[in-house]
Amino acid sequence: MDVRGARITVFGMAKSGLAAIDLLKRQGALLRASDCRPLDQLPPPGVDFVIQSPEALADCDIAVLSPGVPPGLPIFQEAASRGVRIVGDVEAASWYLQGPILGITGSNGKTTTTALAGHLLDAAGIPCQVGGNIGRPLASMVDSSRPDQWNVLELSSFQLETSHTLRVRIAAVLNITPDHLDRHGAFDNYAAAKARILLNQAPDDSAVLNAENPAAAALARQAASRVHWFNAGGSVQPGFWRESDQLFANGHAFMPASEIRLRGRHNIENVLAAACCVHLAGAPLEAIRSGVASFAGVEHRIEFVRTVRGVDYYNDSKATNVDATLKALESFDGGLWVILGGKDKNSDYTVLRPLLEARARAVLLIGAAAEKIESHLAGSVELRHCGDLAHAVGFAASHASPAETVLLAPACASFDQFTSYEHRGRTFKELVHALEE
Ligand code: UMA
Repeated sequence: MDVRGARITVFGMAKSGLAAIDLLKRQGALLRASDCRPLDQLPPPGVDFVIQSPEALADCDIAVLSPGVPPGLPIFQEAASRGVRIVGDVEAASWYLQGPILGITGSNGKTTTTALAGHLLDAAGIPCQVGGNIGRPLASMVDSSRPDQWNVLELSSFQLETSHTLRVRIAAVLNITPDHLDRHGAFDNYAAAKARILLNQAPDDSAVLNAENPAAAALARQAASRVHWFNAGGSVQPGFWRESDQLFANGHAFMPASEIRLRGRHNIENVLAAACCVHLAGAPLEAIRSGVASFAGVEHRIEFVRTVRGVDYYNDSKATNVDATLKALESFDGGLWVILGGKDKNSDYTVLRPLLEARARAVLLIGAAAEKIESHLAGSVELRHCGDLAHAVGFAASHASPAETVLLAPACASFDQFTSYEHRGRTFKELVHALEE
């Protein structure tokens, strides 16, 4: 795409928007920056700035939206009706990206699967770079892209919704369950955004779909590419599956599931999906096996921290919603001291009751949501108000017995006491590392 002389406004002055400005400026476009926050609250964009408003779209040929900026806002709909092209930052960056894309989307597991796919390609000696929703905007990957190198991308519904010509050679859809309904309005719209990962596929491209997830599996009907399946619950052809303790690739047992270091059934799905994708990209099964066995997971996602006096500590600070906390609880057999709480997101915590009753010794409550969670869980499991993480870790350390587990999986956002879930997770790990043997 030749954007020389084109008038482009980039919306959202955080990671994605700043990277898009940098890229498009070098492509010769005439740039303007916009954000709903005033300039004095933003990093300097280095180009003219107009607050998010119809004026920001005046005399504009293309609007490039950061993932967090909803394209359904009236100002964008009005601009589109005047012929302004509305695209996402991933779409704009893809115009200049070299090399094929291996893209991964899904409601849960996409960061782990993306990181693992990159790790497996490395293990197989196949050149790749990893980015997208995982935290590295595609625009900042363009300069380092090469024709013979895979771009392994985590793609969110926000990024796919505003992509039009993006071609994903190997596209995995891990699962589609309700999420981000505040942005997409209805589940069907959200699922349709995810389905766009298949939009520009050709017959020699591949769609890698979860046979067990109805909304993901249903995409087989609209795929123009070859469909490959993955299934943690038994055989499926063509594709990758788990049967008792063995992982199979198109009928060949290639590794025992017990060699996977990540916990939980959902991580078996993630491993099968990543393995299937990288095998399609040319990675041999032996390299996949050694790569899977050496992958310790992603920070803040059921991350093992340390064993102190026989008690294991796990950091799942990324469990910022109830569904993620359920997945974490399912990953352990019992003996859990679970730290819950933070900033409530209008969640229903009662759905945690059955698993907590079955697996938790106690729940340690922290943060602003503590009282609401208490009212939702009362009578199901022992509850202890700890106030903050330091007191929760201290209480768990002095009460948990050897072979038990302390799990931070808070089911809430972090913003009441921390700047981000990463900040919360790092604080937890520091507290655990400070415990005395
Ligand atoms: N803003 C506006 N107008 C609006 C809304 C927001 O101007 O109507 C501004 C904000 O004031 C802020 C900026 O937009 O200045 C933020 O943009 P952004 O939210 O797109 O943030 P980035 O830092 O660019 O991060 C984005 C992704 N964020 C979202 O999708 C919300 C990051 O995913 C991603 O890692 C990054 O691009 C690089 O690709 C985060 C995320 O939460 C981790 N993703 C969701 C998820 O995983 O569930 C989809």
